[in-house]
Amino acid sequence: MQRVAFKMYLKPGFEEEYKKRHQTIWPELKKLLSGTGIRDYAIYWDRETNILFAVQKIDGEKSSQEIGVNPIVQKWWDYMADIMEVNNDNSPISIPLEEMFYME
Ligand code: RM4
Repeated sequence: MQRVAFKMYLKPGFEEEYKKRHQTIWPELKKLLSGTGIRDYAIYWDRETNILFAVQKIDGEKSSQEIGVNPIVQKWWDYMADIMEVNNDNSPISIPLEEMFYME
């Protein structure tokens, strides 16, 4: 198991919409993430900077940000692109974060 963290960027003023969309996350995406070995996945919003901090554990080789070849993930990224800072392919700009401390 590996712990992974990264940050993404929310467009200003879309925090409620972001939260709402995630509260109704597509079952097929949830199933895909779990099936890929991604769990304990949480995303936090920093009100001051609009940065989204994501943490997750991965039992496989790939994080949620590395499975964009899957059409379900690409469709989700296309869906989310209007409220996030994204790359040319609509994948969210994701910056890996270095773990500085962890306590079981
Ligand atoms: C985020 C972003 C991530 C995805 C989660 C479910 O807004 O799109 O890539 O794994 O949603």
